[in-house]
Amino acid sequence: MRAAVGRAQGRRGLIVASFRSPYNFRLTAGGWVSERTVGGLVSALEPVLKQWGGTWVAVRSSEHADLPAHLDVPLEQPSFRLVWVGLKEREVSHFYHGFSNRVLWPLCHDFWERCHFRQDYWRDYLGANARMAQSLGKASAPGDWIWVHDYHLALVPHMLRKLLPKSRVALFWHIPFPPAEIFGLLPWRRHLLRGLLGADGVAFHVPLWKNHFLETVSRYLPGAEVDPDAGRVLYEGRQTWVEAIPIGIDVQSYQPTAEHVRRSLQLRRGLRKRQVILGVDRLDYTKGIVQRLEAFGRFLQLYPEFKRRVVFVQIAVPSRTRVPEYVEMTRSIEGTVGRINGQFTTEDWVPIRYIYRSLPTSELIPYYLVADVALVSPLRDGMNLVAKEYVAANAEGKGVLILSEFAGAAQDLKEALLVNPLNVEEVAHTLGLALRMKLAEKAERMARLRERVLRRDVFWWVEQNLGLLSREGRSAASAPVPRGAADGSPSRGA
Ligand code: GDG
Repeated sequence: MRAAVGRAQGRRGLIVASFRSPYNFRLTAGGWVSERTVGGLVSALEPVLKQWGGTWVAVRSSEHADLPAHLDVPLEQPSFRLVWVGLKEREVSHFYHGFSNRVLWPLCHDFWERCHFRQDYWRDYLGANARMAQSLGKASAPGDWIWVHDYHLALVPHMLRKLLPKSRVALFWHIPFPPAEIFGLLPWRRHLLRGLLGADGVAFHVPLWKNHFLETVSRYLPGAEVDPDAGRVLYEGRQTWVEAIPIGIDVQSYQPTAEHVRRSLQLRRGLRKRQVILGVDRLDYTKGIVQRLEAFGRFLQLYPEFKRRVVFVQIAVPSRTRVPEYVEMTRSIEGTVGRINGQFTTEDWVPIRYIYRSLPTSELIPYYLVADVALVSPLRDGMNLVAKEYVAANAEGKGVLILSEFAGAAQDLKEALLVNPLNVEEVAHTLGLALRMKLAEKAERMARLRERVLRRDVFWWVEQNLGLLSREGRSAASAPVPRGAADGSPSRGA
């Protein structure tokens, strides 16, 4: 596909659609500034749009009501266009906080008992998807490729079929797709499946999620013909390719600079040269933060020789703070941190440092450098980019990655120490193993992990996804052209 993009004649545009805007905007004394929002989808796609150019259509949040309906972003060095879709407060509440975050999110992470199957949530989910489809219709020109992202916008591909019958549409599903018997609990399951199958290509991170989807379609969507070997569904006279394409990261931006190294040395001095275990997450019940803290407490009991010699740094970025389940989870994490620190703290040592805010990426990378162990232990995760970022930053090969076997990343990163995050004893012992691991073994494991993370980066992921749109009968010569490729310059810097 990279070659196909390079060969392409004429410039075609890429239009990305997601719920979340890639930037927040803040008014400072010097004028408006743009700051990248925190989350896996934006971390992956923003560098691509910056390099390729194109248009990103996203929902406008109420704080940005004073900004124009479209902007060239980032404001400091514009490289692509951001188009807002305006929704009323109630619509956002039902569509986003409600149907997306209290129905689809828990359902797809196998927390079905947390689902609130409310008709008013569904009505506004339908409405918001329709508005997004209309805005995409307006923002796109014939020949553009439309790439829809995530579970918030599952109905958009089918809606676009009606509005733009000739458009090419791909959808990437960033979270797990649950087993058929769990997805089947959704009262609107048929609408969702039909919505997704409006796309020419639907992709998931790993084969497990793809297979769950295909099985769900064959079980619950009458009239659909599923060919699991080919990864293809025929439905209502159209075909959809279904693929597993693991997301990668923008490797370049996690390569440590001299400033990152300087800052990491400063951090290490502040931590009195103790060994460091690191957790980094959006604060979410799927990330297993409470269970991870419990495992660290158990580790201190099982390995008392590590007391005062190790610090656990947990960075938790506030997320979905208007959803009651998240408020409750925040309290539960704070309670667990307090209990474990209360039990073990001494005059000159506090075992857990809990940072409840978002750090700029320039501050996050020094933490990746200083961490002897990254403990990435979600209960379920579509992929988990933190695991890949830690590996990318670890050029010296001195760190150890402990990874939940329930993260999509575990399918890719087999040289990590894999754990069941619910097995507190196992995680505690694995911490002991990681902190005692010999440098040679660490370096060997890390070298293998790095090889995979560096090869399958985010640009590889984009090309594979857009490649779905040029399969069988689709002309590769019509692929969107990265900035500069049409005039013969290379498609990417790396
Ligand atoms: C969804 C899926 C899938 C975290 N703290 C800070 C910060 N972060 C960044 C990390 C990383 C991103 O947020 C989190 O990405 P994840 O992949 O871990 O998780 P989700 O947000 O749940 O993402 C997930 C992903 O989509 C992509 O498809 O992997 O499975 O759930 O990039 O670095 N960034 C900054 N400061 C922080 O304090 N700047």
